[in-house]
Amino acid sequence: MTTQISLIGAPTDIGAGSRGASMGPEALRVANIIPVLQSHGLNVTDRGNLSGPANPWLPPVDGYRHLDQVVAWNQLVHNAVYAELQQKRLPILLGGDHCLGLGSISAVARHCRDVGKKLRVLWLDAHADFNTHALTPSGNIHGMPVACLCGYGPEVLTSIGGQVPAINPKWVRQIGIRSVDAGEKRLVHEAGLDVFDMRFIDEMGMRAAMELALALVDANTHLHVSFDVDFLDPDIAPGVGTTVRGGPTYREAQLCMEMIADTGRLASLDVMELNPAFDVRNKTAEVAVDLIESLFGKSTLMRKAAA
Ligand code: 6HN
Ligand code: MN
Ligand code: MN
Ligand code: MN
Repeated sequence: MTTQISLIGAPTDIGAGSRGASMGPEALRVANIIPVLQSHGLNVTDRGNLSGPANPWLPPVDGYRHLDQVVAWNQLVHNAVYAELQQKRLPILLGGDHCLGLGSISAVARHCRDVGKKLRVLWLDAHADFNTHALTPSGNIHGMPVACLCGYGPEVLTSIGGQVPAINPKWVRQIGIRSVDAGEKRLVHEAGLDVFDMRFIDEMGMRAAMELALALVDANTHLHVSFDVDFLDPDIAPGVGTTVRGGPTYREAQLCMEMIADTGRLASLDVMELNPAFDVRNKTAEVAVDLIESLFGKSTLMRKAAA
């Protein structure tokens, strides 16, 4: 894993159903994301915030809310993430709402095509984010990025990375899912997404879920993690716009992050949907930074050295 990290802030809530995720990047900085990563010997450069269109807060048109602005923000994110990967750096996208996973992962997929790597996407979320304009109950595009990446969506969104579809559903593993809309559920099955939902985690445990989700990750795999903070149980992470009870506990989330770290293949990361307007004294940002620390190798003991 490269130790050269670039932080990219994307301060927008353009795809969300509530305002406030635009404050996410600063909340993560206030929660010390930079010094925490530096304390693990990582070289961190903060590229600052991207600057895109304001949120006009309009109702959906033809099943899409703010489509033009969502396209503009995703193009900015795509270009910024792709530029970091070309420089052999590890981009961390500080969201911003989850519609921007489209810009980020389309850039990662393009990079993988350039260098001949296999892509594995871990989508940590309460939601599948696999809606289309016909299926969506809300018109909010943060509920659609995985579908768009897999080619289900308007051409302005599906083609952002140059190739349609940007990714194959077989490359995706979703973890922590517990809220999927009725029509969305059918499409998830039709596309063949690999979903480790909360029922699976309840019955089999986080360890089994992660062993399966990380199976066949090898030296030629680019591992991308798209971390929607609403993945976490609202008890520990109230600072998101779309809480769903019954998510992973603090310990389950730590294990998830530690098992990803153990692969040594993490090559890009999104930290999305943090919404300080719903948070309590920035504690959700602090939990997110704590978990990101584990993703980059914090563990209680020197497990590898001891083994
Ligand atoms: N997120 N499935 C709901 C919708 O409106 O499409 C919620 C989506 C939430 C999206 O949290 O990134
Ligand atoms: Mn530390
Ligand atoms: Mn999401
Ligand atoms: Mn979510």
